[in-house]
Amino acid sequence: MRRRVMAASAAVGAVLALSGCAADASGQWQRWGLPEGVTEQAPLIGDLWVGSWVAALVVGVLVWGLILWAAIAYRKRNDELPRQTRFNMPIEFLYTVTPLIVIGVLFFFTVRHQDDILDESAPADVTVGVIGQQWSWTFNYVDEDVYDIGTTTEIPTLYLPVDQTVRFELDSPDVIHSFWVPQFYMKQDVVPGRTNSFQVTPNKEGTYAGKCAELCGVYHSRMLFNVEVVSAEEFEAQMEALRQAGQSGQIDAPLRGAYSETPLNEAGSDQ
Ligand SMILES: [Cu+2]
Repeated sequence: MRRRVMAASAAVGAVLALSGCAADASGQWQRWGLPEGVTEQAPLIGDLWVGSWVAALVVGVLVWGLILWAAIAYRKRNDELPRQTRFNMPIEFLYTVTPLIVIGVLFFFTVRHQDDILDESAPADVTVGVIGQQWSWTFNYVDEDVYDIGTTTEIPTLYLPVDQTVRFELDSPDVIHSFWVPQFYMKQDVVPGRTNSFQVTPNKEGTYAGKCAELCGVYHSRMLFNVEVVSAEEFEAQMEALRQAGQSGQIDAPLRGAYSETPLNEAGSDQ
């Protein structure tokens, strides 16, 4: 028995030490597993994430403690059936009211943060029309009147100017996708027949990965894109490059014919 307890605690210790080491290198340990946030809005979601973890841990420790205490204090000592308790009002009241309070607190903070995260009252500097199509992304730079279309074989890159508020307008011509840049701490569904939108202000230059977060068909896993957060000059240069490449105008979400380079067409099974 004692050997088993010692082995178990050694295993737990090893897991904690190893995960601590690996995560510490990137600072993820302090963010409770989140990658580094790169938008002005990211701390709002980060706080909610960390707060929820702390709350869950407090409840967890309390519950584990009570389980452990009950298991030890009321362990079987002889073959006599212990006194059976039913309808203990204080206990029933406690386990009805406590979860209500827990849910209420989580609900309050979620709604408050959600209102801030989805706030679109500030005018956006840049508007990007995002089309999620099976199985890639199209980016319409609305103000610049240029576009870029990705395919499953060529991952598109979304360019954004640093420290400027971007408004994303999400449309789909086929099925539900989900527009997700993990380091933005933000994800929103792309629904056919309905335009979803949100605003973020990227505040750190760099290259970030983006992906579809809603299982949308056979090549869902290839529905990737890159995000380049660059200086205003580099952003302008990229818009000019798209213009030079003949990619002026905007792609309309319902125009499925625009996406002729999907593997389905390559395989000839779309016809
Ligand atoms: Cu998708």
